[in-house]
Amino acid sequence: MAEAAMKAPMAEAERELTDGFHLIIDALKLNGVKTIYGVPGIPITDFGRMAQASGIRVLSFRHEQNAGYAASIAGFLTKQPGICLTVSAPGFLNGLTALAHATTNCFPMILMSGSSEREIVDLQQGDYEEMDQLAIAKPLCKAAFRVLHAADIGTGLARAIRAALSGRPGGVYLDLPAKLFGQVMDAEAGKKSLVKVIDPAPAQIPAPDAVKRALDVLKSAKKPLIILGKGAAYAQADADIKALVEKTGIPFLPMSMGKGLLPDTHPQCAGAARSTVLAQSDVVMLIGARLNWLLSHGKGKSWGEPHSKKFIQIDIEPKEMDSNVEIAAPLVGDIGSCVSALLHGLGGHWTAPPADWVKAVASKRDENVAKMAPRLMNNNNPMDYHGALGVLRTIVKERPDAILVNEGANALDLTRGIIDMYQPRKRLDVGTWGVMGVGMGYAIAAAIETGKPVLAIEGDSAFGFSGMEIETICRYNLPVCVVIFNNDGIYRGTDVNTSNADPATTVFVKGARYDKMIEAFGGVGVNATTPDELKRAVNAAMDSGKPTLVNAVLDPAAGSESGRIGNLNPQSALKKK
Ligand code: OXT
Ligand code: ADP
Ligand code: MG
Repeated sequence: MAEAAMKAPMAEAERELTDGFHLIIDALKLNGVKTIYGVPGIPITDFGRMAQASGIRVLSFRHEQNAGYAASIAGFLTKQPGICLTVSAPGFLNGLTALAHATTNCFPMILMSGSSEREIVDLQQGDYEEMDQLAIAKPLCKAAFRVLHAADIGTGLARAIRAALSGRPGGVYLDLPAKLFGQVMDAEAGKKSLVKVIDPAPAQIPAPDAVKRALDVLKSAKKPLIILGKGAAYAQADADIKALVEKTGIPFLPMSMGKGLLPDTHPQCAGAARSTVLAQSDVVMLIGARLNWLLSHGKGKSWGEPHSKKFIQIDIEPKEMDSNVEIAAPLVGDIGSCVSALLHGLGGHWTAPPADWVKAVASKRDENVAKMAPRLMNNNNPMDYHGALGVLRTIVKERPDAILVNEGANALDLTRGIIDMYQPRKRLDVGTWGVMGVGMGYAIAAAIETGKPVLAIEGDSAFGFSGMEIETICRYNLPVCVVIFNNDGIYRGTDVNTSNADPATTVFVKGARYDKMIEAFGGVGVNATTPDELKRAVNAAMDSGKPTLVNAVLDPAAGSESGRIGNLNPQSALKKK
């Protein structure tokens, strides 16, 4: 008896054991995770170290929100969930905006946060960073899971990956209580408990009837239009999308992050004739684009109402159909399968759209492009947006595989219109929420995930939301060139407060030198006051790959309130009296 009791602990010690730390790492690696974006601290510091030692790339940020945006865009770029790792309560909350952003934009992402002791949290006894994180995350993401036992880590991660990737992609929260990391179990049993996720985003083949209906509606069109959204870019069905557009001969309008699926310079591109095609088309085929605010909800003056039009919508989410207006031909499935079914259904003899429509679109586009051209060549000092963007446009043309990150108001809207894109998934911007703060996180993830040079065009306000991450860019020596369009403020730097000595709400320190910030971390800082100086600095940065920040000094009066969306500012009925 005594002998047996002596033997038991020995057997325990001889058994090979594993723990939560290792099981999470093994589960991530088994599922191909190569990169984690996060901020260390209790209870995940050691986990980060161990993940790094195991060969996963663990990038430490200065703020979780930026790590979260990095993970979200990594999801968009790779079709794999981007992983963000944070500490409990405040770190978790800092990551939550990005998780909600990922969900809103249909990007696959997993926010993994350490959390405090369940027993204390649930009794609200005041634990270190106490918060019921699972409950808070739930309404802001596609799915939320908590793992309490080491043996469930494999299943927990598998569920998170499937939830992020299947159907309409989105953000998933995975709660990892501190105790889980240290839990020990038999190594063999632990290994067996891991799950390799097979085919998490299976092809969703559209119904043959739905394909026929869509083709019939398209055939009936006299003035057809194809709109390519960021869902089409995400789908990575580039060759078939190009073939569909070119075989049908239908003009296409890219949404902001759909730009480059076919080059903006393509003869069928209607980007520079936007108002015309929205108002005058009679049949519109949406491919991975929602009829939300960015498309004026598919109705009203910009859609040429009172004339009605017919919509064909390709989307993986059946509930998206009829969200704003009637969809005459819903085509539910994944974009790759739907587009390939349409191509198949076109057969060999598709009749091109009426020539007068195609010509009308092309001539409106050429007219707008010609109107813009001289403005892009101006050498004004101080610079305006057009002068600065004229040179950046050429730089992107010469490097079509570089990634363009873009945020701001005027800095966003004018860049979108002026800089042509040539390849898919090269333009990354504020997305569905028009959110400021994505800039540096996106730039970092774009450089890490693609290995390509990154040009980030930032309004001075927009940059401020993630500006501290230029230290991260320098620390990892990433090929990122940040250009700040510095017009001394939000929209403009000329507002005046007449009531007291405080500056107006939209203005910043005049003549700020953002270029000095990057010098503090060993990067290259340049102050550019003319398009020529800007061109030289950005070319040098893109060629050298050195972390660079160019303070592009713009006329503080350049820019308009809210850029192209000033109409969304509420107006008082009283004011109009
Ligand atoms: O056909 P028409 O005639 O209509 O012409 C169109 C095209 O055909 C034509 N076009 C071209 N012409 C010639 N050549 C070419 N190549 C060409 N291409 C196009 O040009 C026109 C316009 O085309 P576009 O742009 O396609 O069409 P339009 O009508 O603009 O499209 C409508 C939209 C809605 C689709 C489009 O405007 C769009 O995508 N907009 C997105 C807007 C957006 O999301 N904005 C960001 C939010 S604004 C605001 O909220 C800001 N905040 C508040 C805040 C936010 N957002 N987030 C957080 C976390 N906190 C606070 C703040 C703080 S912006 C902001 C900071 C701003 O200051 P900054 O210093 O950063 O920036 P600056 O303004 O630079 O100072
Ligand atoms: P944009 O802002 O460019 O107009 P949205 O974000 O509004 O684009 O729309 C993207 C749409 O694409 C979403 O409705 C989403 O469900 C859909 N989507 C995303 N991935 C796929 C896919 N692989 N197949 C089909 N639809 C997809
Ligand atoms: Mg500004």
